[in-house]
Amino acid sequence: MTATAPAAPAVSPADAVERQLQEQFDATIAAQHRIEPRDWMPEGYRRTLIRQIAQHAHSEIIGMQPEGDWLLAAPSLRRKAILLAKVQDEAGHGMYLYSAAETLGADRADLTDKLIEGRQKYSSIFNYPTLTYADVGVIGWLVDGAAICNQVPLCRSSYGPYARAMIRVCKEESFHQRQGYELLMTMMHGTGEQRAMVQDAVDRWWWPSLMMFGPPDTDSPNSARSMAWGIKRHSNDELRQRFVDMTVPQAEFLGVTLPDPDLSLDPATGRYRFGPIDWEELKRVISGQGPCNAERIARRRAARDDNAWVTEAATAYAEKNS
Ligand code: BYC
Repeated sequence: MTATAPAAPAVSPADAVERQLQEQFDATIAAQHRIEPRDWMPEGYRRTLIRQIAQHAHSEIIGMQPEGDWLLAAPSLRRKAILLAKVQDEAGHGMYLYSAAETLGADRADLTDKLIEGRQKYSSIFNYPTLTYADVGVIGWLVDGAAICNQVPLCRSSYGPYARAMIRVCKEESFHQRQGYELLMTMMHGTGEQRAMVQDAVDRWWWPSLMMFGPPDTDSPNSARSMAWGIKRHSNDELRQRFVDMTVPQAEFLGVTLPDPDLSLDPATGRYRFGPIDWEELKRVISGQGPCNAERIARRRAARDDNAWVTEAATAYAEKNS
């Protein structure tokens, strides 16, 4: 009896095509080229992008609320004009990002429903209250500063529409950060009461700003996959460190104290060491138990419901004219 080699498993034509498409996709990512909407992409890549882009879009839209609360109480016409422009920019960022998600097959109304029903997230940072006008300055300086650190690398994200949206977003975020710093500088040159307001706002926003970068790398389920796909270019901890290194000298120049007794320059690396972050607080806020989560979502729900007639009218008009 002669032994025969086992037959190689047959590869169906559909599997062969899928394998070829996967190889093309892998080669595009490896060459640091862009994936465009018309290109084949693995389902996990598409889902991950929709998850992150939707989270980002929701953050921009919900992020209009804490600062928007001060539009009617801005201390001067100039400050009001600046704040109005900034809040409108955030709306624009949300729109670019929802459009980018649409290129992946997501439906904008469905994404909004998922946000309101708590099935998609938005940045933890927007669940804290803005108690004084100094908070507007600190949001510009710290929150937009953190956003820039996080988002500049996203301009090189592997998905074309997301990367291109980020270029414009980052230019506008840069203006937002400067207006915040300029506002704080003005207040720091003002009265003792104004300086105390700035310090109080810094004390409240510092740690939540560090949490914006997400959980530590050891506890970030999505990072490794997203980095392999070139969606994220740096890990959460790398970007958080970059933000701290950039911000500490700015705080010194401003004349405020960052609320961290462990903050110190490591002479060996030239980087700042900082104290432990309260990850339980981040988990609480992400899971809906931050100080303003219920209020933020209630307001978003009311905006969707109260303005539904506008969408209906615009849709009817578009259908009539198509
Ligand atoms: N808050 O595996 P991880 C702005 C979630 S708006 C809430 O590390 P990933 C501005 C995360 O989504 C700036 N959730 O995830 C607007 C994931 O949950 P799911 C907003 C957070 O995606 C107005 C889970 O925790 N920026 O600048 O690899 C006025 C595990 O995390 C947070 C962006 O959205 C958080 N802080 O990394 C002023 C930037 N952190 O989705 C300013 C784009 C983590 O699995 N997004 N989670 O259910 C990103 O870069 C990444 O999505 C993150 C998280 C770094 C945030």
